[in-house]
Parts: sequence; C-alpha cells; structure tokens
Amino acid sequence: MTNATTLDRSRDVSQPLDKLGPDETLKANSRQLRGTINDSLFDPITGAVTTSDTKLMKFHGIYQQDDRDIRDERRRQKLEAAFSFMARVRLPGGVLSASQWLKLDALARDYAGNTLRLTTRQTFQFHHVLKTDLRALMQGLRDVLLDTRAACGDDTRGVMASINPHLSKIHAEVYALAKQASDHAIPKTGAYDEIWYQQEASEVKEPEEPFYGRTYMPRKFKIGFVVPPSNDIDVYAQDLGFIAIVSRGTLKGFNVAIGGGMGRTDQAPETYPRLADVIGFIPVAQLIPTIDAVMSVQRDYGDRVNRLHARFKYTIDDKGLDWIKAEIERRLGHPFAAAKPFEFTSNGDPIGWVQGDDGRHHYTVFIENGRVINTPELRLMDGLRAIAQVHKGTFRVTPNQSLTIAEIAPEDRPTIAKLLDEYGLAGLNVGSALRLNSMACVALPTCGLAMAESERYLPTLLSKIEPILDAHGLRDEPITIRMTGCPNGCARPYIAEIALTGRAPGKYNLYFGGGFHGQRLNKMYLENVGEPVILEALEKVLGHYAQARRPKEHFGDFAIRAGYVAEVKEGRHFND
Ligand code: SRM
Ligand code: SF4
Repeated sequence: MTNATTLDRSRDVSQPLDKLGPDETLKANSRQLRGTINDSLFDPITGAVTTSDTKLMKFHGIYQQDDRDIRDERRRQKLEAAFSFMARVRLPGGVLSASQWLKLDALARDYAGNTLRLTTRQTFQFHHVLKTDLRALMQGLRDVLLDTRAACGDDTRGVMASINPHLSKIHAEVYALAKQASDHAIPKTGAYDEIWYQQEASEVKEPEEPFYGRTYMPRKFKIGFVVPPSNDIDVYAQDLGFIAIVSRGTLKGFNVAIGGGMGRTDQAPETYPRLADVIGFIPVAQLIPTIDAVMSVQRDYGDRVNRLHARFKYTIDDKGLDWIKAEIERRLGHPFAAAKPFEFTSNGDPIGWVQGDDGRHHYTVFIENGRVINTPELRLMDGLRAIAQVHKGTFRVTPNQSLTIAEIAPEDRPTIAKLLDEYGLAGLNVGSALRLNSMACVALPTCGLAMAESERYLPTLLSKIEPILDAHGLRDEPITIRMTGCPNGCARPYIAEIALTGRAPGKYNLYFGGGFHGQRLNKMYLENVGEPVILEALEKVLGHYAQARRPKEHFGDFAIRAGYVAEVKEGRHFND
C-alpha cells in the first residue's frame, strides 16, 4: 500500500507479544508467506502439505481439503485421506473477459474435476486440484492475467462490487475503483511469484510488506462497493463497505460503512454476526487513504491472541464505534463528512434480460448455488463455453453466485439468446421467486468445517417448499432464503428472510426475519431441527403470511410483526 508507511503503527499494547496466538508466530516466521511451501509441493510421499504450509497457502488463495464423502472409508482402509486443493481466483467485482472464461473452463476440465464454482464474493473456485497440478493451474491463470493472491488468508479478500447493469457508466467507474482497491491492498511479497511461477527471488531493499509487516492482518478483512438501489453485495456484511452516492448520473463519492461480518460459532455467545455502521461520507479522491486508515486501525488494534475474536467487528465493539471512528479520522487527518441519503430496494440479482443506460443488453443466468457443471439433464458448462466462444462483452459473477453475460450489443443479442435456448440455460430462470433468491454455501464434500449438507441439499429442499408456495399463491413472491453447512455464514445467512445453518447431518437452525435488502439481521426460530419440522414450520408461517400480510409487506418484516421472532434492532447484534 502506498502511503501506509506514514501511518501510525501503534500496535495495541494490551496484547503482550509472548501471548500472541500461534498463527501470529507462524506468519511472523514465514519469510513473508514463503514458509516451506516449495518443499511441500515437491514431497512425493504425500498428497498433502505440512500443517504450517496449509495455513500459509491460504494467503496464496489455496486451501488444502480432502473428500469427506470417502474420508471414513479411506481411514478404514488405512489410506491417507483423499487430499486435494481448492484454489480461489482473485476477481475484483466479479468481472472477466470471454477469453478469461474460456481459460477457466479449460483449466477446470484439465485439473479441477470438470467443474467451476461461482462464489458468494463474485469469484471462481477450482476444487479437487491435486498438489502436483497446482503450479500448472496457477501458471494457466497467469496466461490470462488472473491470479489467486490474497483470495484467502489474513489480508484483504476478494473486493466486491455491484453488478447493476442498468447503470453501465456508474458500474464501470465503481468497478475500476474496486479493482484499484484490490490491487492496492493485496500483499506485496514476492513469495507468490517465486513459488507458483518459479521466478528467481529478487533482491529486496525495502520492507517487502510496507503496510502488513510480518504479521499481516489479525484476521481476514473484506471490502465491498455497492451502487444503490441494489444492495446485491450485502454491504452491511463487509468489514469495510463503500456505498456509491450518485447525483445526476455522476459518482460523487461514497458513504463509508464499517464492522460487518457474519461468522459465529454455536455455543459461543461471544461470537455473533454484526451489520456494518455507516460512519460518514468521502469524496472519490479519499478512497485509498480511507482504506489505509481503516485497515491500519484494525491491523494495529485487532485481537492477535484469540482468532475467534479477531474480526474488525469485535475490535469496534470492544473499543466503541466513536473511538474507532475518531482514530480513523486521526489517521486520515480530517473528519468524515456527514453520510448522504441513499435507498436500497433489494439484495437480489436482476435475473434475465435488462438493458443498460448505454443501450447494451445484459442477461443474468440463475446458476443454482454457483455450481457450473455438466449433468445428464443440463450441459451448463458446455453452454457457457459456447457462449464465451462468440461473446464480445464481459461476464460478471454476481454476489448471489449467478452469472451475468454483460455488454451484449443489440445486434448480437439474437446469437446469445439462441445459445441460451439451445443449451437449456434460459430454463434455469423459471424457478419460484424463492429459488431465484436462494444461496447455499459449498459445504460437503469439500469444506472441512461443514457439519451438514448445503449446496447439495438446498435444491431438494426448495422442491419440497415450492408446493407450499403454490398452495398459498406465493410462487412469484420474492423471499430470500440462504443455507450454510455450519454457522460460519459463507452464504451470508444471517441477513436472509429465511435461513438454515447446519448443526449436524440433516439438522439445521431455522431463522426468520432478515431484511429483504440486507438491512436487518434475522433471529433463530427453531434450533437443531430436521426436514419434517422445517417444512411444518414453513407451511405454518408462509401460510399465515399469505393470508395476513399487508400490501407489499416482505416476509421478513411479516415474521417480526406476526411475532414469530423478535426484531434485531439497528446497532444491536444477533445474540442480544
Ligand atoms: Fe467462507 C471459511 C467457502 C464466503 C465466512 N469459507 C470458509 C472455507 C474456506 C472453509 C475453511 O476455512 O476450511 C470454505 C471453503 C469451502 C469449499 O469447499 O469451497 C468457505 N466462503 C466460502 C464460499 C466459497 C462460499 C460459497 O458457497 O460461495 C465463499 C467464498 C467467497 C470468496 O469468493 O471469497 C465464502 N465466507 C464467505 C462469507 C460471505 C462474504 O464474505 O460475503 C462469509 C461471511 C462474511 C464474513 O466473513 O463474516 C464467510 N468462511 C467464513 C468463515 C467465518 C469467519 C468468521 O469471522 O468467523 C470461515 C471460517 C474461518 O474463517 O475460520 C470461512
Ligand atoms: Fe463451509 Fe461453513 Fe462456509 Fe459452508 S458456511 S462453506 S460449511 S465454512
């Protein structure tokens, strides 16, 4: 980061160095994220890497995993777990060219089990990559100017940006800023180039990481840019959110929101989801200094002893929002201007065709839970490849795991529409409005933290909920539903109108009452229940909603008004 060296690095002295968590020592001794990754990659005895390298590789966007479907069987056979790696691409704002799509498709077919996964933060994951194929994958990405730097780890994760194709000019401007923010905030170590591209280490005269130092951030740090009235990126779930303020078609600047986060742990009431607070307005020119100032406050004051308590949201609640705001302003050198008015209307995607303000067309395909794969029923991966072969515009991964085929000239629309029909992709957009507003995290079989199914189960559950919707005339009523396989919240469940988070195989917590445009947390309605109880509860509450709702009343608002759950008030968190 450019001007970060001038910032005050007054590390919080209340955290004695000898009490720092083991991950801090690991980072500090890693030689700026090199560790022994090189040796681990060449170790022919195992398909895994060392435990320390597993942690360091996250900063390179790579997770070691094993196939949990066959974990027990392999254990019984006294075999090593079926190790493979997940690699997450850094793709600020989810924008990529058709040629980049074709390369991702080819890499997935060569190295990643013939599937791509679109994520809730607008990027791609490759799963099932063998250790011996990792370098080839990284170098393949480099061929099309992509990488996986900082897609995971204690640094700035993938920077999100609104899709909003209606506002093509503003989107382009905001996207360019999101990309600039991502390039600015990622680690600067040469480790990535040395390990994955096998480049010679170059002599370093200055500190390799002028901003991050040797210990990087205390925990992951997430940045997102949103263009109202859509809150597609769920700006209140970001550590640092920028809300575009547009006046007469011109971008004036951003309201700044800090301290959002979803992660929590069951049975640990000191962990909770929290929505970000809007603390003021900045002109566009202040963007990068603001990122530096906010991140440096978290870098210096975040908890480096207890990782469960290390996200920015806890630093804010411990120190107090006013104190944190004042400290950011002190580092910026001036106070924030007062926040400007704005309005959100939904956090969903514009499914189907829309036309931008420049006359070009955009088509958003609903991709259920982001899984791009060919099945006997639907050649989704082939269809998208065929479109990429002729498409002259861009693709955009939406914040709801779907895909926008963007910037289609009017004369090219019939060609794209024909391919959508030919491969059956147009048919993906005809589900119930509940399905079109659904998201599920990956969970089993790859996620090591999953306690229950999510991506593989939500489509089936929705097929059982849809008859309930039909019976009550709610098929076309947009209601958000999100599922995760554990409480970590990767599909941002705690702001959905209906949410399910996994507790054990087949068992979920059921939540109601999130805000339709991501403005309010939901609250638990039932704990640790299975499918029959979930369907019974939905039949009761959806039926009541159909019969007693007020005009235009959203389901989440109704669930609170009708007394099914208490409202989580602004500024309060979920466990209150
Ligand atoms: Fe996540 C960990 C998948 C978005 C909160 N997340 C994981 C890991 C890497 C599991 C692990 O640590 O071993 C999952 C890999 C599963 C797999 O097999 O692929 C995983 N997270 C995902 C993705 C792929 C879900 C998806 O279905 O799309 C999303 C990738 C986003 C990206 O492109 O960068 C994903 N994760 C999120 C989000 C949503 C967001 O950021 O908008 C959250 C909640 C917001 C937040 O961070 O508070 C989220 N993931 C977590 C957490 C809890 C963090 C916390 O503060 O407690 C973990 C666990 C951890 O970090 O210890 C986690
Ligand atoms: Fe895995 Fe839990 Fe995230 Fe789902 S929410 S991907 S189960 S960590």
